[in-house]
Amino acid sequence: MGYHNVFVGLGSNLNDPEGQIKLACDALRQLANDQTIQVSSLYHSVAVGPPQPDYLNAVAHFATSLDPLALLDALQAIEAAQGRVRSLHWGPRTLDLDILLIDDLQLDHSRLQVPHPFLRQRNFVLVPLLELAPELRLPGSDKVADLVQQIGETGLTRLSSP
Ligand code: A4P
Ligand code: MG
Repeated sequence: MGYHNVFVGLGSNLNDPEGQIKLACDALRQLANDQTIQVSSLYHSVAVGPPQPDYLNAVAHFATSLDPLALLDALQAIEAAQGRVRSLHWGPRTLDLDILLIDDLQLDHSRLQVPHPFLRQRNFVLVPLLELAPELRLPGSDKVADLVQQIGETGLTRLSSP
């Protein structure tokens, strides 16, 4: 059976963010082939959007046999299990799991856009992505390293590995 090579962004700014991200990594391992994932360092990052606590962010990389919409369902189930309540758009959350990249796919489905629509604007996603995959290119487009050069690392602090 075929599998997909995926990058998932993790973010939390409520209820013990470090604990939330560790728990989410355990859950992501259950979705991965051989229960193996690579996780970037944790990053402390100033919140983008309405005033709210700073975030912890990280990126995970793994291979999965789930198709893209099944992966989205699985990620939303993990968010729900960790007490995510959707209220304010771009507001505080116990756990946000965003699909950043799936192979070289470009999807524009009503439930799922890939690459993630804000990927290029967010250093808290691009910098951990670069850490995991220094040579990575977005589908048919820029190198992540070049995007990081352009956007800079303002508001972002690298912490230890989760
Ligand atoms: N959806 C479409 N494409 C995707 C994708 N690639 N991955 C749909 C995941 N979901 C995708 O998401 C809304 C809908 O997007 C989903 O139902 C899915 O079908 P949501 O998480 O329920 O809604 P939201 O939180 O209002 O929007 P979103 O886009 O997740 O928020 P963001 O853009 O992730 O912003 N600041 C810092 N420093 N760090 C952060 O992590 N995060 C946010 C949340 C704001 N500020 C932040 C951070
Ligand atoms: Mg989200």
